[in-house]
Amino acid sequence: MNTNISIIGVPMDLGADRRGVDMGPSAIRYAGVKRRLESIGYQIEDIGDLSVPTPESYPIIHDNLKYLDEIAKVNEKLAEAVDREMGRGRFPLVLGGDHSIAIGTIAGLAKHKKNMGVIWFDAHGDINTGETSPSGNIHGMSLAVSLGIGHPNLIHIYGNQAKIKPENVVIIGARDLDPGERKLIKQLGIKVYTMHEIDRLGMPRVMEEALEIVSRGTDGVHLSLDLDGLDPHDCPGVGTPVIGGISYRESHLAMEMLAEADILTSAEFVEVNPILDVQNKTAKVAVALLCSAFGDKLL
Ligand code: B3U
Ligand code: MN
Ligand code: MN
Repeated sequence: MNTNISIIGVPMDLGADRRGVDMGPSAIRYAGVKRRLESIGYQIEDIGDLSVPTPESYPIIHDNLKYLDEIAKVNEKLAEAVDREMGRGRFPLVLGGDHSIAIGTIAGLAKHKKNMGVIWFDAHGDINTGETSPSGNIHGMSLAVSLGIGHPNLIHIYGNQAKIKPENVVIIGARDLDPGERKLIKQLGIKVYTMHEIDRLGMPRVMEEALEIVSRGTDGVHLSLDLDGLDPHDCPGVGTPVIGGISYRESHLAMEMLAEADILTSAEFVEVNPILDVQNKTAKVAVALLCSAFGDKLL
């Protein structure tokens, strides 16, 4: 694993309905991300937060693609930052912010990785378009956009249309998929481990299969981890909690298996909402999971 990590904060909350995820990067920093990763041997450079406009200052122009222009601009800047850190030979660790920031993270990574594997850990598919979204929130569209499907102003951010390929993507933890998302997932043949598969197969088998898919012929693996993939009991501080999620222990095992595979080349941790949290619990879970993903051992 690359031991030089660059932290990039993106206090974005334009992609979700509830305010609060803009404080996610501060909450994760406050939970000790830098200190904890340093203690297990990493060299951390925190490049700070990108500037993100406040929703109160801008009108909603498109009801089915809320804050389209503002989100596109921030993601363009994020892609630049990720590209730059990759170019410096560093591991980009992006802290959100709502999940719309995956658009910029993945666009920046795509400049360096032409056949990247992606683990999308989430209660949701985030594979809506302006046409299928029930909410118009762009955080529910970021995977579709990265696959080259969606509004032109989003799919053209920082380069060609499709930044990743459906056969290199696995979704883990899904339990709230909209009708249009189910259709697109089937059409593209994306491998989804819903809570049903996690219950039936167990997390060890799910991760073995998932790791095989994302590493087969790929030139890197990105982890896009939405904290709402975990059960709200363990992570109450998320924008869109969905009951029946991945447990604290299952998620740690998933991260430990990922560390053992030694394939990770970038990561983002998103949707921490301190307003809805209890004593920063969700940010602490985020940091603990990060440490496991970076190879921290129990013994
Ligand atoms: N699928 C719904 C809800 C949602 C997606 N992502 C989150 N919530 N966090 C939508 O609005 O697209
Ligand atoms: Mn998400
Ligand atoms: Mn989600």
